[in-house]
Amino acid sequence: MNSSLPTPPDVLRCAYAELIVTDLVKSREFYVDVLGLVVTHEDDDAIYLRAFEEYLHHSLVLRKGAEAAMSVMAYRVRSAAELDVAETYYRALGVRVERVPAGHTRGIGEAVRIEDPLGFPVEFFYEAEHVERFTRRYDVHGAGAISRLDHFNVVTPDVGAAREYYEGLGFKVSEDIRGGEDDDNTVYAAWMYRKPTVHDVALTGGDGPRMHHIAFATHERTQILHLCDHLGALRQSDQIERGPGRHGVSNAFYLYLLDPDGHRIEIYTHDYYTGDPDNPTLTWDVHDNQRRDWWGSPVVPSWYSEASKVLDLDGNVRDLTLRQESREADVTIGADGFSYTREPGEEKGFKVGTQV
Ligand code: XXG
Ligand code: FE2
Repeated sequence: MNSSLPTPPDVLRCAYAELIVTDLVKSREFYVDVLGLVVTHEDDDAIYLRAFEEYLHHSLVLRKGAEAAMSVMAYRVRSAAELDVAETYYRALGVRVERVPAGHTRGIGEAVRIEDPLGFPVEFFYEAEHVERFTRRYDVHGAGAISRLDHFNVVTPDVGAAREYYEGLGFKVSEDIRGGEDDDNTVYAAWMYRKPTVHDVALTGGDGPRMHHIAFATHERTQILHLCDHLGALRQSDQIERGPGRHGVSNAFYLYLLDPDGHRIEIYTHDYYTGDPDNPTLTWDVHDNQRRDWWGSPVVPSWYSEASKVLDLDGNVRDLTLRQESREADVTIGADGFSYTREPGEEKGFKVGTQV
């Protein structure tokens, strides 16, 4: 961390994302009719959605455009005064910074937008329109009810550098995946948080900047299973990319879906509390077969290779920087014979990663 930098803004949590979609009607069928997200507002250009527990105007904006991409990932800061803090911090970092007026995105107050050092379009805001919280509106919760936005996952070439950048912004690492000493201690992925869960943002090693997925949380595993049944009944099982399953990292129950434009959406539940100041970091060996799926189910290759394009603040698609370090798919999928279920020499594998 660069100690000569000004204080970073006090980030509360990941708050909303904006996705560019090519067909609002098709996207609505997926996000509203299948996932059951609540429409706060819709017009010819965009649909503003929230989940049942959320009282801010939206946690997802679907905006119509010519090419599918992610145009904003927004973090909420603790107060309106933090916008000045954010502006000063990012000017000192030397990245592009813009102050956008209230209403620039419907329902959101004044904000600071940046192109972050990893190349992502990021917004910081505090003020936002409050709308009805549907927590107790069981009359409209379907069997697959989604509670809230949980995290972003971004693809970036140098996970070690990205982790340092986010640590500078006050995020902590809950878990990571690394290679051994024989692999230069390569960092393949890291999970980082501000709110007291496993993460607000996960960093996935690969060609970037790209958006890997946006994740929404349910209360129960049954809600995730229902979403699978629902897609099966619609004969849309090809929108299920990976899962359902239990993650090793995070311990969450999961499902990855692909929206009509190929944007990946994770449905996620049952991770754990991380809010104590000495919450340990858990490191997984990249060769542990249970790291990404606790039941040992293989990860489909598309999950490692595919991700959404991201835009700069002018709306242009960002160029990619290629990953230089080894790639997780190459060192784990059928490649090497080194991956294991129990650690070599262990009769029963009760050990999980390395806790520091
Ligand atoms: O949210 C997540 C993920 O980043 O989507 C992936 C938690 C864990 C995992 S992993 O595939 O590593 O188990
Ligand atoms: Fe995730």
